[in-house]
Amino acid sequence: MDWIVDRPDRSVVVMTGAGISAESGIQTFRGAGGLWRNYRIEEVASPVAFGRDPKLVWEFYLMRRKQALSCEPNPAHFAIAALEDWLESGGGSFFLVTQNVDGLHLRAGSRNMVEMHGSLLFSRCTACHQVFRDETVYEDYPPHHDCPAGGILRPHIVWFGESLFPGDLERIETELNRCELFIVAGTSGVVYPAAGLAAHARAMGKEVVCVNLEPPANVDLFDRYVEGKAGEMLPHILFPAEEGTHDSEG
Ligand code: BJW
Repeated sequence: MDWIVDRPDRSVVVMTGAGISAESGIQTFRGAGGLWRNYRIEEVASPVAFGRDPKLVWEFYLMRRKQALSCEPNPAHFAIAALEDWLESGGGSFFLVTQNVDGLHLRAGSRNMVEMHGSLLFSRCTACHQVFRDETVYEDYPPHHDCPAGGILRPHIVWFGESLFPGDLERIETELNRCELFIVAGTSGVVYPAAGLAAHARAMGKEVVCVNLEPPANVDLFDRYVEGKAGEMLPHILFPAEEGTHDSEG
């Protein structure tokens, strides 16, 4: 078998996108059945949209928060979490960058990771900027924050036109610089800066591998492209482990 990660002493960075959570029942953004078929991005996922109609934006994110809380990690999330354990105990290193905001990688057990576009399960005060875990499915929204500045809350999400959270891009680039292998899975490769990371890794001579249901926009950059559903493929091609040890919780 031609494993993607062949030895446990390798240093690996994995980046995931919405396709990883598709088999958990979470809608992707683009393509057939994607969220952007029913919502206009500029009306729900930008700071301008929030300034214009915070109620509409919260309605969209509360629907998604509820969906994320009701879904479970799938074999792709568990395979990635198991890879981290395997590398950690084998002298290698692991870092996960996810564009996903559903919290499923954390629930599957991934630890050394960054949620580069934020999380549906956190909110932030627009006035005092406090960030906190928030699983409330509000009935009255936009929700107010109980702080002296009296701000309203917003989803702790990186919207179009916003920069990543301070330090995140630097941390991702540091991890990429020191890895040997960069694996990208379940992303269309159109949203920056995430979409630029494969080119960055390749320019530094790293091995770059992609697992996706269909060729992403930047497919030509990869040394190896594996086509298929992440939840079906990853448990069997990601790394050598005894069958069944990394395809479900525990
Ligand atoms: C399966 C599968 C299965 C299905 N198994 N696979 C440089 C050039 C051009 C533009 C820009 C640039 N730099 C910045 C920009 C602007 C903008 C941008 O990239 N625009 C492009 C669309 C052109 N970027 C930004 O604004 C970013 N900010 C930034 O760069 O700040 C500095 C700056 C600002 C302004 C100007 C210049 C610099 C912020 C981006 C924030 C993205 N936020 C979103 C929405 C918020 C989160 C939310 O509401 O949930 O994050 S957009 C949305 O797309 C979401 C995702 O994380 C992101 C990526 O989508 P993803 O994960 O790839 O999903 P899909 O649906 O596109 O693809 C799924 C894939 O899975 C498909 O290929 C399927 O085939 C596959 N699949 N099932 C395996 N079972």
